[in-house]
Amino acid sequence: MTDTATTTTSLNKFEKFKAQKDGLAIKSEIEKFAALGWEAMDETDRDHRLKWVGVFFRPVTPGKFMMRLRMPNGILTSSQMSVLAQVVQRYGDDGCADITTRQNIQLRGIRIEDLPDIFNRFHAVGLTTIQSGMDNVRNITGDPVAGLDADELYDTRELVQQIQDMLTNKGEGNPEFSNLPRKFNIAIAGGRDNSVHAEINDLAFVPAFKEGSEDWVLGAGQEFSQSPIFGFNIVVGGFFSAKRCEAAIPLNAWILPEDVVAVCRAVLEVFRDHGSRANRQKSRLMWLIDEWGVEKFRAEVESRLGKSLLSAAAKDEIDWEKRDHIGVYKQKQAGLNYAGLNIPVGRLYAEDMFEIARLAEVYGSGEIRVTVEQNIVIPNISDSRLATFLTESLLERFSIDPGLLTRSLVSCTGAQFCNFALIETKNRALAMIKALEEDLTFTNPVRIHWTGCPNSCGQPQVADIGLMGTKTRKNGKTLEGVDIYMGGKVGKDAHLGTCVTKGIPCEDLQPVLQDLLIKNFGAKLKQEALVINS
Ligand code: SRM
Ligand code: SF4
Repeated sequence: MTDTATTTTSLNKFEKFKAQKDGLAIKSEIEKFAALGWEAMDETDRDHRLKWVGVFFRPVTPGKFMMRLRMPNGILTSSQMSVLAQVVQRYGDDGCADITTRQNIQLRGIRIEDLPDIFNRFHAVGLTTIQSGMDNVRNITGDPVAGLDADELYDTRELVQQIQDMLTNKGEGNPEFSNLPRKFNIAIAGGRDNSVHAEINDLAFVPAFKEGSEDWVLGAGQEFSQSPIFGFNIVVGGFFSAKRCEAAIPLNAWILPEDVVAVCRAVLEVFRDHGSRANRQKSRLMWLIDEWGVEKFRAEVESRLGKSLLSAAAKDEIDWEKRDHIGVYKQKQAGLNYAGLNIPVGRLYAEDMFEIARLAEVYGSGEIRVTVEQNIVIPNISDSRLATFLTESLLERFSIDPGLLTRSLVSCTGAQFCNFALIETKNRALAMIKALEEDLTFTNPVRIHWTGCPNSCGQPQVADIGLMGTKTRKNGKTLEGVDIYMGGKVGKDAHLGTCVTKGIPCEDLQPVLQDLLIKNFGAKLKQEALVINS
């Protein structure tokens, strides 16, 4: 099976339980588990295998599960949003949803006895949770304004859906790709601003034009073209983990859009068959690329693909700063607008979700999108409806013009629901931003990302200021603290930030952040601003 891990004895414990019973086998056992109840379930089924159908046991809130959807390109309909709202509504105070850093939605408070009904409801509106956790490909991200943005280079929606259909057998589950050595992230950028963070994905496609040449064939029957041809440069191996974080590196390959699905398949086959299954801390794709070198990896992908890859285009088209899509923007379709609403730390309750669905239906086309910044976009609002849309009371909470820190705040789940967390994140992040915005004035947004532990789900390495949860000591006591990351750059010339300060107790963080904001991001104390202006 693998170069690096072929013997059963060297397999890690996850590989052993996967070999005993495939994760997807769980799909046919949901009724049984619902009848049995979570306490009587086999622990491996409950804690691990259920993740193959997107159901996560939460040791922090036993019996109240989390469900992770798949949301290709972050797009859902108002009917789908209403179904998600109905599901969380039945759990009262336990029920809520989170928009995730992979342009996706997770539901909370789920009881196992309700799973058969929930899956039926999902099926009826075309929602799936399949293969969204454990050793599977995560939600595939695409440009959040695909098909709306006049400046886009490629509408990523169809390709993202095709990749998901290939990987999951149209949502039914696909055993070919349900036993990878580890998780795997795929993204396609369609615009000029790298809205998907291509650099932090195991496999990403970045827009690039290549000069036509008679040396390469476009396909049977297609005319050779002199003008530059649109395609994607491929980058591979980007990932974050507690042990190591790396930006993706070029594969030195350029492909046409119609080859994207086949390349995903080829790369995943190589990873599936050769990635390490011995040490789980060294199983992500980059470790295999390190071991082989990128040339050998590329050759292996070509062999699976059954054809050679062209070398990368000399430059890619990512030449804009990253947009956050908050606000109202003209679409490429005359007379239509999209509105980006800020959802503080991505947290939604049932009534919010019903309201978002209603707004999308009344003012737009019923479509809703979510972003990797944990916000939403409502597209297709006509010029004539826009003024009334802007008077909707939901926009007071989910603003189109929030404060310059609130606007870019991102936070992972943290201790409220995640047992890996070293600190509470979402509520603390909100309180901190409120206090800082009360004391300071800003001229530009500052992107602050919180993550509760070194797994880095909240991507502190891409932030202007990244805060990673840790435990720290003060006056002989162990306290919740953060390591501070800085220098993360997104969009054009994206690169990862690094840790600049370790172990700041959360209780001492506000003045530290205030100082960083003043010294590095041009923030001013409100008192000072008043003196200067008077
Ligand atoms: Fe993550 C594990 C939440 C994006 C790196 N992540 C987890 C678990 C499943 C751990 C657990 O079982 O409790 C968390 C579930 C907590 C909960 O109840 O919500 C969790 N990860 C999240 C989410 C919800 C954070 C958020 O608030 O948005 C994101 C869900 C995305 C999705 O829709 O699928 C999420 N996780 C990420 C990202 C960001 C990204 O993909 O851009 C990363 C870093 C990028 C990467 O993976 O390369 C990330 N999560 C991890 C890791 C470290 C992976 C590794 O190779 O070591 C773990 C731990 C693991 O897999 O062993 C992890
Ligand atoms: Fe949980 Fe850590 Fe991921 Fe936050 S970063 S969701 S605390 S695993």
